[in-house]
Amino acid sequence: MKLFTTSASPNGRRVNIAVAEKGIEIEKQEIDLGGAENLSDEFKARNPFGRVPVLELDDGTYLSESVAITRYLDSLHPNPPLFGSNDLEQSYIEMWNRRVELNLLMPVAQAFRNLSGMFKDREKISKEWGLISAEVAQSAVPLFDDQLAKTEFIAGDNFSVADISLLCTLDFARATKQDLPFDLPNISRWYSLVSARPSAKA
Ligand SMILES: N[C@@H](CCC(=O)N[C@@H](CS)C(=O)NCC(=O)O)C(=O)O
Repeated sequence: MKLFTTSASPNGRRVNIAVAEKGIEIEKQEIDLGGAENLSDEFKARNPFGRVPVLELDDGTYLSESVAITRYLDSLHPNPPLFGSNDLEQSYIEMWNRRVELNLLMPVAQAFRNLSGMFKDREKISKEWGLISAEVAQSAVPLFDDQLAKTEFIAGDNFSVADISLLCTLDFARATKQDLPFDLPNISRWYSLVSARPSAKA
């Protein structure tokens, strides 16, 4: 297997953390997003959408989408389980992972893309959309804080893929100087807990 990724990107990091949680080694090739390496014909043969990460399997199959890649790694290496251990846990984790992705990761990514202009060479950008996205992200954070008042991790008693998504989103928002309420009490408690895991260094 070979992972084509940009480790500094939030989606690249999501898979890197999952790999670290599993304690496995996967050959990696870093892709230069700033230099548009992901838009080359060679890269688009791996993922026609031109996004990282992409996992190449030994039979030549390409898997993209960070959660799909993580799910595949989880099926090969079930411990520790990142997608739950029974039907209800699996659905609950999926629910929270989707909530993180749709209500926080996407708005944070859209705020970054539309306000920084980093990808203006490859897509239309709108400052207004960036500002709206920033507001959507800000208003979503307290809902995650409320959930973390009730549970140790975002989707229950165990660390899961939903925690990986939330951690990578918040760290990316912080690194790109987005004005989110990072210091809410339950988020702060959870952030210290998950950031202390060795995998968070990935
Ligand atoms: N839903 C995809 C999103 C992948 C994605 O947007 N990757 C970003 C990096 S975080 C990317 O490749 N951006 C390059 C570009 O837009 O040109 C996933 O979960 O993997």
